[in-house]
Amino acid sequence: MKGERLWVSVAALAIVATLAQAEPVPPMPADTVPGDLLIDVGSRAAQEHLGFGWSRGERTRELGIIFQWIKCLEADVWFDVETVSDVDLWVRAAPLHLPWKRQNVGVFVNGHWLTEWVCPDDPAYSDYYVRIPADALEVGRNRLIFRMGYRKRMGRDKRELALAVDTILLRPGAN
Ligand SMILES: [Ca+2]
Repeated sequence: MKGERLWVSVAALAIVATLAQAEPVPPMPADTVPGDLLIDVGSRAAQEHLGFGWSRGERTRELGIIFQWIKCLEADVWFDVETVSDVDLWVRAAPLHLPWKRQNVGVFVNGHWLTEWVCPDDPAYSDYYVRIPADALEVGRNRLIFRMGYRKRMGRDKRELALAVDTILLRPGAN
């Protein structure tokens, strides 16, 4: 009887733990495949994809990462698709870290809300993911928008900063 009750408690805890867990984020693939659009944010080649809201390209001293800050509360990324299909989107980014607040990032494509990412209590780079459904996309130009929870000035930097972005990967043909 006692054992049974214990088992029930363990099962209940497992269910609670499962519900509390966010859907696991598939890791950003290390290699690209044909059809991928890899935007190495911070590089010169990335600039044609970055619209409103971005600061200049920079490099971290410690890690050598080339990145750009989103300095406005909204930032645009432009990309083309030849055929409409579901597209997996990964973003490697680090928030302007505040110890008392989580940065949150609303993700929209062509005006469709996709998801909201909440950055962990950690200033390090993390991978964020969402699947863009085919019906949110159009053949030709598409506009991805990141909408920030906050931006802030830090130290001597006169800019207000929200999110440092290293890499954006779009992989069409997901099913
Ligand atoms: Ca980069």
